[in-house]
Amino acid sequence: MTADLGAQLAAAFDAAVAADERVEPRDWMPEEYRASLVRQMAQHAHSEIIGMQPEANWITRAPSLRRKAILMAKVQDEAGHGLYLYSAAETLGTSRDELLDKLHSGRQKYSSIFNYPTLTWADVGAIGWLVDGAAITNQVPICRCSYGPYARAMVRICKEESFHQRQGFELLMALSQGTEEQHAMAQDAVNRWWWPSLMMFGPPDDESAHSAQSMAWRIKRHSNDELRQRFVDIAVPQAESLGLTLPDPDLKWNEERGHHDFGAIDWAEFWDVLKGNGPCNEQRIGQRRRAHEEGAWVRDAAAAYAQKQAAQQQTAKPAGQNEEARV
Ligand code: BYC
Repeated sequence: MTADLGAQLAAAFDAAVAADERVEPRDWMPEEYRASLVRQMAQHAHSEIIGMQPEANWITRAPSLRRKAILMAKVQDEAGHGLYLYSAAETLGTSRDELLDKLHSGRQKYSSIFNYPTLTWADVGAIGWLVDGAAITNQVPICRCSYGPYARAMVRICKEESFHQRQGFELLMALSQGTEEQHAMAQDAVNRWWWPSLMMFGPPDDESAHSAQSMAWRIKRHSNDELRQRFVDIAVPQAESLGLTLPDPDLKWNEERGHHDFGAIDWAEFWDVLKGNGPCNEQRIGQRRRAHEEGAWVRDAAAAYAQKQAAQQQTAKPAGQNEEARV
């Protein structure tokens, strides 16, 4: 490609993004844009499938058949989200195998939130309310992401996430209004999940390596701190309706800003979890690797079946000829 043509393509790309046009897989795009999308989408997909583990931990111990059925459906939805996102990432020329390999070898991340344990049944409610609530706040703007396949995948994901959020809220409401012990269990779960949920939005803006460029490319529409603030403002009245408190003595409405002020986040803990030192990092990635290895026979069988089908189609006569033969 000549330098002139390269400059023209880059200018056309910038103009399309600025005009809020969607970038599609066959369109020209800067290699850095492609790489940053693969990075974010892969991390997102990995989070969905690793995120199945803490909740799946409670499927066998759900307190009723109704709760068990709901939880199984939710965990299956998360697997589905992973599949949409891996498929969307494939449109950028990177295979699912390659991405999984990077997850398993620690070269790609997944969300920090899933490195915390689910200690009681109430944690299932806290994940639904807070973790899925934070996810929706972060992900609704991605429905307007400049990259078409990612934006379209997010539409369905967000619909399902908002259902998940409501089931978590309803579960916590039942516990909060239950016995004293159940109320205490709900409060304890919220106490443990609140701060890690705020960390899900990523580092503060002045430490966010990718935000400025991702916002210029309209992959991200809002900064990490903007979305975190939005989430806090949504969660506070919801906690009141639940009859639960949020574990932050500095949380209060700021009339002047028109937002809630909140206490300092422990960023040392966040970076430590990202380095692999969270309470469950080893368990999560170990379980993921094991599941992948144990599923090898399923992938082999599916590949053998696909090969057999392709070979049969090649040797079969075209449909028209078969019709004539029968006549
Ligand atoms: N955890 O420059 P920054 C779900 C990394 S799934 C781990 O601000 P960016 C759900 C970041 O990747 C939830 N790593 O990055 C599933 C970067 O490292 P690299 C997942 C984090 O991309 C099942 C470095 O820190 N949601 O909700 O501009 C059940 C600097 O950060 C985290 C998504 O993935 C973190 N929390 O912004 C229930 C949404 N935060 O890549 C629920 C899509 C930051 O240079 N992703 N890092 O090695 C995004 O919106 C953005 O990627 C982020 C980070 C806001 C997460």
